[in-house]
Amino acid sequence: MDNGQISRIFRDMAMMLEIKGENPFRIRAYERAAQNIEALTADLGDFIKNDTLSDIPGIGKDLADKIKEFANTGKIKAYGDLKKAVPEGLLDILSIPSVGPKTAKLLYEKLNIKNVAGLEKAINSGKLDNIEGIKQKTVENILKGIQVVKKGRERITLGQAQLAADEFLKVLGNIPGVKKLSTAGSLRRQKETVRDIDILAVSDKPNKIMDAFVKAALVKDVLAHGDTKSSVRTNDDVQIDCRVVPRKAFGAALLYFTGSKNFNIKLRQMAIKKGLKINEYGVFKKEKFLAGKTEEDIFRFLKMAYVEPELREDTGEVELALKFKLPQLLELKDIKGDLHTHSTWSDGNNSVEEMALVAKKRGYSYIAITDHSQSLKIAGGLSPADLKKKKREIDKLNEGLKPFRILYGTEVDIDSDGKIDYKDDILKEFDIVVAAVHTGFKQPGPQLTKRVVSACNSKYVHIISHPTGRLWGSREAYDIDLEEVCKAAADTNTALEINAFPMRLDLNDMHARRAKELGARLAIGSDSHEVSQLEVMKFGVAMARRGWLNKNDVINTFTAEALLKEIRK
Ligand code: DGT
Ligand code: CA
Repeated sequence: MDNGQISRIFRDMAMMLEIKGENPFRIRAYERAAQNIEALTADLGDFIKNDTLSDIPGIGKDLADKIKEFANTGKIKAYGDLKKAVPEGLLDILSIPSVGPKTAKLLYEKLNIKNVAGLEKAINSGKLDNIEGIKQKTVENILKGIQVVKKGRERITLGQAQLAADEFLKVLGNIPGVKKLSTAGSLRRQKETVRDIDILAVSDKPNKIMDAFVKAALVKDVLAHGDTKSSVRTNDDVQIDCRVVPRKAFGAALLYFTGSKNFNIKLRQMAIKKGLKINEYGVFKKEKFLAGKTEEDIFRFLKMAYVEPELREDTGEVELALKFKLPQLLELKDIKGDLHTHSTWSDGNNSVEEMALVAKKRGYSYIAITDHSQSLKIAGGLSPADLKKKKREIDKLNEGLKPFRILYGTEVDIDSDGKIDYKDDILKEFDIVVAAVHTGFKQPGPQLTKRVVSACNSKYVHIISHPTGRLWGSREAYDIDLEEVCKAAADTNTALEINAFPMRLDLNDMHARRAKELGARLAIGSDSHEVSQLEVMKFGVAMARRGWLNKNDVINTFTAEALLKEIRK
């Protein structure tokens, strides 16, 4: 059974229910189920066989029945009924920020607009200008939203790219004759988004690799199938190029195809000054091959330090490498704990204990469980009474988990006036307070900035979470003055988060680098809502590395004791 198919159906059902204006909790139930199924590592068919569907968080009897119905009949009747009631194309339109269910319905009924392309055309030809119920400002926002969605389709998130690439690396790694295998391009540089995935290999039998590559399970279309280079498109519409290169040039090819283009150009110019030529086949003096087998060989030959892929953007790294003065970048193994996670106390899928045990297994020495605060009802925000119970649960669990530690935390809402969603006497009880904007994204910049700065000024706020609010492919960053926020964070000893969740990566690389320059400290949080998501920490670390951060810039490299001391205001 295809888990992806079921999760897509549930997601579509959530959206159709939304267009129909159904109960938000019911909509949320479908969304959660879709999310949880996506996160599964086992096939849904196995759950049916073992009669364990109800073990999946968020799957009650009703949804379990629907999954079984699909397994037995290939259909879900309720889905079919909804599709009759709600035109399918409207779902696409609903993915545009600033188009709500009401507008989508209106556009369809009045103008017969069925998809995003149709909507863009209608706007550009002025058809939306005089429609009752749609303001001119909304039309402008929709057009901007269409661009965000289009951009989101052109480039996938680092998380999606890494997942697809890992799948292919696994397949290719098992082919006899493969000697070397690596990703290249923006994925190897761990850019926050990736246009296409590049894979390089060395093999005694290139044909075998090419055949296996184009036949991999994820492949939808084969775009090219050559002796040493092939291109495919995956089921998720991601393009992947795979090249087989000669062994003695693997390092040179890896360097070249990792890029970035600007880094390559800089390196080539530098080589020319030394009387050398560098390309994807090696380093040459006149026609004589000098180096190329490994990247390390090449950097050594050029008399410069090895430049980590994440730094290869020509933003000063070449100059420093020549002086052997590159920073010692943060590594995943330096991370001692996760500072932003959710449990079943709010909208997470796993209990505090389950989250803690997996964190411990990952080698962490602590995890902060930062559930939502009272105002965020849709995400199960905790009342003061709930907090007391949660605190007792954590204290008890901590007894048994020593020396591992669960930090009692919250992701507290910063309301539209900049007020924090709990009173100080509650806030001061927490080990970790992460504060975040979840509402009023469209406020004017100065107002948003003021809200976040005022949160920094709270004695009990330790971290500002996802400071720009950007959600790749669905929401642009809000209009906040990040310079001001960084300065306030630095002045008040408030850390700024690098939210590691692939759709967020917020702060991103450039922001993190700037935050450090302005004296702020960073905290990396996975924002996990389920144990398997703790894994995304690596993408946060990638942003930190791309932002030139070292171990001391990131507070969750400290021991729990040092951390709690350092964050105190
Ligand atoms: P992407 O795919 O847009 O996310 O970014 P990249 O960096 O993966 O770009 P891609 O796939 O077009 O090319 C992979 C690498 O190949 C790129 O990082 C550097 C190298 N490369 C591509 N075109 C050129 C070029 O015209 N000049 C030089 N020097 N290098 C290039
Ligand atoms: Ca690429």
